[in-house]
Amino acid sequence: MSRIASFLAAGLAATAVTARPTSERWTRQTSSNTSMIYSFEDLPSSADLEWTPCYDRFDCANLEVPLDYAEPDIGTTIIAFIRQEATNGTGHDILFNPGGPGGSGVDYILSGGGDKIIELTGGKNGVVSFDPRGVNNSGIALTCFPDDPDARDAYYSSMNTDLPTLNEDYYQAIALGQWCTQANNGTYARYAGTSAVVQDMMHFTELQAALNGDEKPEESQIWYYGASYGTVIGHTLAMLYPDRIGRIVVDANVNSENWFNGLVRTSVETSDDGYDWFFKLCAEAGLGKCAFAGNSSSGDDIKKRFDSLLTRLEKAPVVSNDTTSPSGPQIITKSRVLNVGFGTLYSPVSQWPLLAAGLYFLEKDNATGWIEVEQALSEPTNPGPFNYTSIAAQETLTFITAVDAAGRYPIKDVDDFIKVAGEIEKESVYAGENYVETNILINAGLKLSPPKSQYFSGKSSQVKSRPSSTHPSDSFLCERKPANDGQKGFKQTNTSTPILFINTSADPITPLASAKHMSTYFPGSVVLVQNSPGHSWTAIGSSCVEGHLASYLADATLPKEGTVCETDTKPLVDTKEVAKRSLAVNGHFKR
Ligand SMILES: *[C@@H]1O[C@H](CO)[C@@H](O)[C@H](O)[C@H]1NC(C)=O
Ligand SMILES: *[C@@H]1O[C@H](CO)[C@@H](O)[C@H](O)[C@H]1NC(C)=O
Ligand SMILES: *[C@@H]1O[C@H](CO)[C@@H](O)[C@H](O)[C@H]1NC(C)=O
Ligand SMILES: *[C@@H]1O[C@H](CO)[C@@H](O)[C@H](O)[C@H]1NC(C)=O
Ligand SMILES: *[C@@H]1O[C@H](CO)[C@@H](O)[C@H](O)[C@H]1NC(C)=O
Ligand SMILES: *[C@@H]1O[C@H](CO)[C@@H](O)[C@H](O)[C@H]1NC(C)=O
Ligand SMILES: *[C@@H]1O[C@H](CO)[C@@H](O)[C@H](O)[C@H]1NC(C)=O
Ligand SMILES: *[C@@H]1O[C@H](CO)[C@@H](O)[C@H](O)[C@H]1NC(C)=O
Ligand SMILES: *[C@@H]1O[C@H](CO)[C@@H](O)[C@H](O)[C@H]1NC(C)=O
Ligand SMILES: CC(=O)N[C@H]1CO[C@H](CO)[C@@H](O)[C@@H]1O
Repeated sequence: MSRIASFLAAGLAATAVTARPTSERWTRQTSSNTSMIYSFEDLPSSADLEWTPCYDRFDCANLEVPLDYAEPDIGTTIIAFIRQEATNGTGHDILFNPGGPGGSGVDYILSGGGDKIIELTGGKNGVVSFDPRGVNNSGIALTCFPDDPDARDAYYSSMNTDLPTLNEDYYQAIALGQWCTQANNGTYARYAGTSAVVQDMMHFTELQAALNGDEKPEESQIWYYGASYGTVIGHTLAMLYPDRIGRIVVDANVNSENWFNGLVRTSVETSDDGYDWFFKLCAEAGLGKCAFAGNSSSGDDIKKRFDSLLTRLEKAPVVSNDTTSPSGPQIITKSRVLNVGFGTLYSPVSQWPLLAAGLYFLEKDNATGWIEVEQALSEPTNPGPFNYTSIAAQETLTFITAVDAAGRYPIKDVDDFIKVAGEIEKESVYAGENYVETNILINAGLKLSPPKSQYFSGKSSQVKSRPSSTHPSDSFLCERKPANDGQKGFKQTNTSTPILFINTSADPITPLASAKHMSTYFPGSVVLVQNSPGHSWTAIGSSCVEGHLASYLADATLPKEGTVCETDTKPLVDTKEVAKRSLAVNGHFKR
């Protein structure tokens, strides 16, 4: 079971997710040293917003927030914020989330992600990002093995093989989910849902407004930019605080309505379109730039060769018998190729030249060449989406998904799972199986419910706090559903500033239709399309999208509905540097 869920994240390369402290409450070391700091561990925490210069060119803050704003006595946790100042003005700061769930906003800014956003605004706006609850530098441990990281590692490494049947996949997931539910009886995991994150963002916005000397911080507006899972935050924010919206940009949209009902079935509906782009551009690029072009002159022809390669691998995988290889004997199977292929759809510019080289090797039965390509694809110099292979990242993703689902996970039994799996595999020939084996089961059997004040089922009015029990353990299970659970659908919501949606036309994991669907809930919002593959428009980039984005941020001007932007360059065809390094010419993989 290669249970590596696909991260709903977009953006720059990130380093490995390191294990977080597993203790539930910890306080930051307090110190009076306010000189430049280089670690959130060295930063005092405070219920007031206090910025400290950090990492040479940023400001950092450890903000202490209530676990439950409606029940402050339950305790507090710490949210790590980081700010990059505007270079040429004093416009409103833009809050940013890079996706996941589990992506580190701190890491995004430290890796230079803020520069691009600030540049888009002509230097007028600064950027603030943060590690949401449960992520990297922020509090709330999200793990199925609280206080026992060794057991955690032992479990996941024992699970690192493919299970032979869907039935076994299902029951293994249920076993983990049930274990995990018990293990989290009494932990704070249930306070880490998306609507709690939205409340933290609003709380931060008010504190910052007060710091800026605003007369009425409680009426201050929020500016937000979210990508991928960050769009779930954006949609929720717009539903919960419609009168407080200064700007919202949501890029690579999740169908949040399905998200909050526990299962997004349509995620891979445009993945095969991504492959079609690969075939077409490979033919256009030709053998000089796309190693898999062979002497094919059309995308259709390349697709045929790809399909017959898969058919061949299904019957007999390519076997590595190179005894000098450090990875030992290995077989390259159809599903292994499709798993790798799926990952490359997120970041075509840097990854497609390598995919092409790998396919070239497999056509020649060269397993060693393919394995080298796999290794190259996982190097930080060939950035894909976030490194989602770490256990910590997987656990974070699982918990946040489960808390948002709040027991509404719709798959009831193994037969139901097999039926849904069949539907998804029909929707995407190339990515369906991967999505079924990884994402569909991540929160199966894991029943966690947020506290009432963080319960979100799509209500457009602000979440009302209600009295809840004093012991977190009493109501962590979903069987005790708050009374408003009947409210499933999202509601039409007028936001104080209309929302800008952006989507590529062939996104592997957040199809355009999701953007269009979510847009229907927000009158006046517009979906801007970038005609390209890739996860998020930034995967390839387009000065057309940049222009519309800059106008929107400047004065809330939206593009006309139906606007389609072309990219400035094409993957493979225009990817010079990477292609040069990765091309398999004369049977040699050059690096
Ligand atoms: C977590 O944040 C630190 C900075 O505090 C950063 O260096 C690191 O890359 C981040 N880790 C992840 C997995 O994002
Ligand atoms: C303050 O922090 C800096 C950077 O971490 C360190 O070099 C310096 O020694 C610290 N000073 C004191 C008084 O702790
Ligand atoms: C800074 O802002 C001014 C005034 O809006 C503008 O003319 C100038 O081009 C900006 N400079 C940069 C480097 O963006
Ligand atoms: C959770 O733990 C408490 C004791 O801390 C126990 O009374 C309760 O039965 C447990 N709930 C479940 C569902 O295991
Ligand atoms: C080129 O295509 C022809 C069939 O059209 C095939 O016979 C030949 O083997 C191909 N050559 C290469 C190098 O792929
Ligand atoms: C290794 O595999 C190649 C290609 O599949 C094959 O030609 C060769 O005979 C194999 N070598 C051994 C020692 O089995
Ligand atoms: C397979 O690919 C590797 C890596 O590029 C190369 O060194 C090797 O010569 C190739 N093997 C064959 C049999 O072509
Ligand atoms: C991704 O994370 C895994 C597990 O932590 C690690 O072994 C691997 O080196 C990481 N890859 C990159 C590119 O950082
Ligand atoms: C949204 O605003 C429009 C125009 O002002 C109004 O007609 C409509 O009823 C509003 N919808 C909601 C759900 O408030
Ligand atoms: C689902 C959907 O709306 N797809 C559209 C995506 O954008 C392209 C144009 O780039 C349209 O042709 C598709 O219909």
